[in-house]
Amino acid sequence: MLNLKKKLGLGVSVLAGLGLALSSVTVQDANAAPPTLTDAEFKKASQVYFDRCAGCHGTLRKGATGPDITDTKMLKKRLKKLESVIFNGTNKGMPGWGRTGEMTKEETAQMAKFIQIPAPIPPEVGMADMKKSHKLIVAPDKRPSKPMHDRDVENMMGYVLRDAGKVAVFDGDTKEHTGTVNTGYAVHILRSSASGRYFYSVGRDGKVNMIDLYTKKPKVVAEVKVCLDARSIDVSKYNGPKGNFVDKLAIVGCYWPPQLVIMNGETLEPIKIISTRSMTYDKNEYHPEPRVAAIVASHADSEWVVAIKETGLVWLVDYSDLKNLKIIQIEAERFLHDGGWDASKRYFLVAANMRNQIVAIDTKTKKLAAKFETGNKPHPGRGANWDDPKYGPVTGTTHLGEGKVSVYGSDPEGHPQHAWKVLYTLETAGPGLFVKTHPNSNHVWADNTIAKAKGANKKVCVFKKDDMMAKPNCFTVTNEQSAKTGKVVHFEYNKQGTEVWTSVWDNQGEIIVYDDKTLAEIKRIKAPWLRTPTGEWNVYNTTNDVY
Ligand code: DHE
Repeated sequence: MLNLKKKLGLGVSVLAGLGLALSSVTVQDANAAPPTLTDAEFKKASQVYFDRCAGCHGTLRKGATGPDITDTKMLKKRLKKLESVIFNGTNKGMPGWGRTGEMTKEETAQMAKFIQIPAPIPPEVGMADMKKSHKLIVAPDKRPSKPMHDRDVENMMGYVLRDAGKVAVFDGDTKEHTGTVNTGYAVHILRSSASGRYFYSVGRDGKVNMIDLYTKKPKVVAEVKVCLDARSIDVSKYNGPKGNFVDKLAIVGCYWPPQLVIMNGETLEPIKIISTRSMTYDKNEYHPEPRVAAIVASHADSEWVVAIKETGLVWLVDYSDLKNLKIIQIEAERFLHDGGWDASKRYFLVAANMRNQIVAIDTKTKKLAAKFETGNKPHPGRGANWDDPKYGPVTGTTHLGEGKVSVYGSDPEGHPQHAWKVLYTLETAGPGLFVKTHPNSNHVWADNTIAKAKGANKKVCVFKKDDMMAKPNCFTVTNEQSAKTGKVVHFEYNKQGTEVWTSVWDNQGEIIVYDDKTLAEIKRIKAPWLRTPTGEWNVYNTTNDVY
C-alpha cells in the first residue's frame, strides 16, 4: 500500500541527457520506513540504472535477461537484501557491481532504494527530434571517390572504446592506428556498409555515427540520434532483381523508445520510424517496451531480420518499398538477444537467453525452422560457423550462465540428422560472451569475460576444429599491467583469417593480436587513449558476415 507520496521536482536539464521527463516521482514502501532519495541522489541513481541495469532489466524494469524488478515487487524485499544482491551479484548471472568495483557502497544503497520507487518513464523520440539531431558533415558528392591512402580498406579494424565514447581504426596489415573519432555515449557496436567503405557505430544513447574509411584518417561524415537507448544497427546489403540497395539504407534498433528507425544509408537522414509495441507471441499480452535486439541484413533478399526481445517475435522487414512496407512476424521465443547467420546465410540463429534456447529462422521459407536448448543462457554474439569433420556445418555459442560452448548442426538440407540439435559441448574457463572463427582457420576462440573464478576472465580458450574433443588451450591474455582489473572480451579475425585481434577491457585497455596458427602474440597495442576497448570488427568479415 502506498503510505508516502512525494514530489521530488527533478531538474529537467540533468534528466534531459538521460531522456527522463518526470512530472512526479512516488516513493513507496510496504513497511514503516519508506525509501527516500534527494533530487541529486535520484538523478544519480537514474543515470547509474541506465548505465548498469536497464540493459538487462528494461527501462520500465519489467525484466528480460534479468528478472522483473518493478517497484511493487521490490517493495516486498528488504533494502539490505537488495543492496547485497546489487553489490555481490547472484549465481544466476547478475554481476556483482560492488564486487567488481563498478559501483560504490553508496551507489549500491541508492540503487536499492531507487528500484523501490516507480520507474520514471522517458519521453518518446519522434521524427522532429531526430531531424534536429541530424548532421550531414560531408555530403556524399563531396566525399572522395576512391581511398586517399594506400591501405587495404577491407582489412581495416574498427575498435569500440566504450567509456571514451570513441571508435579507433587500425590498419589490419600494419597494425598502425589510423585515427580515432568521437561517437555516441558508451558506444556499443560497429557494422560496416555493404560496400565496405563506411563503419556505422551506435551508442547506448541512440547516436549513430557514419565513419568514412576512404579519407586519409577515418572521418565522421554524418551523425544522428534516433533513440535514447539503443544497441543494434545494420545496413541494406541486397543487390538483385528487386534493386541495388548497397549503401542505400541503414536501420537502428532502439531499446527506448521501443522502435526501429530506417535512415538513408549515405546521409543518415531518418526516413521512417516503426514502433515495436505489441503483444507477446505466446500469451498475446500487451508489452509496452519490446526492445530491438540483434539485427542482421540478408544478402539474398531486400530484408532485415530483426529480433524483438520482449515479444519474442522475429520480424523480416522488407525494405524494397518503404511506402508499402511488408513485415513478416515470426513467432520465435521470448527474450531474444544476440545472433547471426549460419555459414550459408540462410538461417538466422538467435539466442533467447532467458529461455536457454537458440532459435533458427529460415529466411528462405520465412518461417521458424527450430528452437532448441543449448545450456544456461546462450550468448553467441554472432556465433561461430565451421565444418565439423564428423557432423558437417555446425555453429557454436558461449553461455552467460556456464563455462560451455555448445555446438549444434546448422545444415538441415545436407545433414538433416544433425540439424538443430546440440551435438557436443566443450568446457571453457568460465561463463563468456563471445565465440569466433574464420573459414581459413583451424581454431575456434571463446572468451570467459564474466567468469567469477580468479583469473578466468583474463583468459581465452582456443579449440581445434579437427580435434574438438582435445583439451582447449586456455591462456592468459592480460599482462602485469592489465592483470588487476582487465577482462578479455570479443575477437575478430583479419580478412585473411590468419590473425586474431582481441581486447582487454580496462580503463587502460589493451589490444592484442595473435597469430592464429601458432597462437603466438604478434602485437600488444597500449596507449593512454586506449580506454575500455570492448569490441572489434574487420571490414571484410563484417560486410560479408564471416564468423
Ligand atoms: Fe552487447 C552485441 C545488447 C552488454 C558488447 N549486445 C549486442 C547485441 C545486443 C546487445 C542486442 C546484438 C546487436 C546486433 O547484432 O545487432 N549488450 C546488450 C545488452 O542489453 C547488454 C546485456 C547490457 C547493456 O546494458 O548494454 C549488453 N555488450 C554488453 C557488454 O557489457 C559488452 C561486453 C561491452 C559493452 O559494450 O558494454 C557488450 N554487444 C557487445 C558486442 C556485441 C554486442 C561486442 C557485438 C558482437 C559482434 O560480434 O558483432
